[in-house]
Amino acid sequence: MKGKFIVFEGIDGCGKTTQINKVAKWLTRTGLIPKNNQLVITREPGGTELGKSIRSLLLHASKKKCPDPSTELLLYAADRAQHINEIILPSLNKGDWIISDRFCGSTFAYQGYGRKLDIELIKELETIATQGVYPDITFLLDISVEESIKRRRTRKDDRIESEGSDFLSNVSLGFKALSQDAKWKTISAIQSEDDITSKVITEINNLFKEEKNI
Ligand code: T5A
Repeated sequence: MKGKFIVFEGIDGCGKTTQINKVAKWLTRTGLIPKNNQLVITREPGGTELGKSIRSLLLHASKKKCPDPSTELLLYAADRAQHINEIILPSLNKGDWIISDRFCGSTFAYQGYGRKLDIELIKELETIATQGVYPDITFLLDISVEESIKRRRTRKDDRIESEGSDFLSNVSLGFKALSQDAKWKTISAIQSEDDITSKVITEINNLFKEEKNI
């Protein structure tokens, strides 16, 4: 695969969208992305047309259509399988760069640690859905559960967000477990937006500049 794959993870409201926008602006100005390639910004769930329908079922279903935990897991896996086939693999094969708002780490943290579903089963589904694609680097934007609740105070919670603070504490433990992986970089998101962006940029430069020799 010729392209690069960057993922942002963290609990709800940690600032992924804010950082992805800022890092994308910077990335398109650097010489890191080859001239004939582009930067693809995407997300899970909902990175594809089919995925948008799955996202709506997952996050905004009425009580009558509310998925049980195993259905929820399978819907996230289905969204990812489509995302990999339609967006991620073709883009990486062309040499494009991808930034995704969430990927497999979210399933491990939310369905594994949050819902307490079988981690081995989650890993098996991940293998099927991703076809072995793994991000070059994953940024974990770290905030406390209290900060997450504070930042989301003025907006309406979706179905997962309304699970409450005990659920989110478990999700946070899941992310902490994942962050031990060498390809994960944890950045405190309790600092100014610009300071977070500059730390992300440093990590991206460290990882990719050497390869490009610039
Ligand atoms: N999910 C997802 C699973 O359960 N399993 C899975 O496998 C997957 C893929 C997805 C939901 O689905 C779950 C997880 C989620 O619950 P989502 O759209 O990714 O939904 O949901 P959120 O993570 O909640 O996304 P948000 O858009 O709400 O949060 P962001 O993008 O992390 O945060 P952002 O940038 O919108 O910022 C939130 C607020 O904080 C402020 C912003 O201005 C904004 O008001 N902010 C800061 N405030 C202070 N200091 C900073 N440095 C700040 N940066 C941003």
